[in-house]
Amino acid sequence: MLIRRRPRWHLPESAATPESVYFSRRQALGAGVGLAAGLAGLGALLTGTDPAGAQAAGDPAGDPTRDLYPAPRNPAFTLDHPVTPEDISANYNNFYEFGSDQMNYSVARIAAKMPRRPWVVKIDGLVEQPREVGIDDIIRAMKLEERLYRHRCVEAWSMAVPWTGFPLKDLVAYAKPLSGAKYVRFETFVNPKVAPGQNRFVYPWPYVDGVTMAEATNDLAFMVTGVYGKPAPNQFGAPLRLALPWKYGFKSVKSIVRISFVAERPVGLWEQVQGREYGFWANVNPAVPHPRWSQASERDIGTGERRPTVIYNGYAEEVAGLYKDLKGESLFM
Ligand SMILES: Nc1nc2c(c(=O)[nH]1)N[C@H]1C(S)=C(S)[C@@H](COP(=O)(O)O)O[C@H]1N2
Ligand SMILES: [Mo]
Repeated sequence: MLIRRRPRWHLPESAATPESVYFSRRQALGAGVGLAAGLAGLGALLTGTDPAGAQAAGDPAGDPTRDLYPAPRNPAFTLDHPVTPEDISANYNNFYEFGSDQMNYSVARIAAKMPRRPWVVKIDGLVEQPREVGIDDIIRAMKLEERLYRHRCVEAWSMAVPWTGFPLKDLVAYAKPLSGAKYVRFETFVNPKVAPGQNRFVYPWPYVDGVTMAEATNDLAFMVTGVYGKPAPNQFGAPLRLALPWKYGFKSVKSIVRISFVAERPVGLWEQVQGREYGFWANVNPAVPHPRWSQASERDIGTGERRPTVIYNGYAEEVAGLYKDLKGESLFM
């Protein structure tokens, strides 16, 4: 979230895959040649012929849930601009546990070494029965679907991604919260041996953030397990992350190990670091500038185009009602 030396969309021309390639792959999958396409991908992985090497290393070829992909696309979620090519979105990630140098594929490369299993998620706080559940048990208890979502980082870049996962409200139901639960708090793993960024004590690890129960049970709030029709590569926040497309990206906690139902509003990592710039609500609004830059427009990391930012990142119809009775709150930072 600091100042970038070089904009992330400054990728060589050769690194950009035209959207048509992605879409024709989807059509091929739809036509029933998914197995062939999948095997071709695996071959590229094994022989190291994937042009984006860092992406191949992070590719979860051995993920125990890969039989669940690709999941059916939910047609309710559409885009008005193209999906960001995977080799761009997968190689420029905000994931401070793996460093703050998003360029040179370094976050993806370092994250690729993170062990994906065993992965246990603690569900605790104000729930009927606190418990620890293996990630595969959670994923297999849910119905996976694909959704095309816009993603808007507070740093004024954006992308559009085909996430696979399940609605957060299904996980809330699974967790059986008590009536005193007012917020859901999400926590990322801590393991400085795997995540060198966690040796930087300027950040109060673990990465934490949260939402209200009303936000958590809104249909848009999504738990991500996969992306681009397969289990998510580590740098996207495997094996479980949030996607809250109407909020700035820092609310979408990655690589979650703990989900707590609490009475008090959680204080996120960025709010702890710089509360005057990053607050609890963090809803996207072009009219409310970040203290150090405008939020009026955004740079699409796929096409390089600049386009106007839209209130609630284009999801006002779904979520504006959540905020109509809130007075005196900084809803947009
Ligand atoms: N644990 C953790 N989660 C995180 C972050 C992080 O540094 N650590 N960065 C956030 C920010 S600022 C953004 S924009 C998104 C980036 O997601 P992406 O890498 O899939 O684009 O992840 C969010 N979740
Ligand atoms: Mo971000």
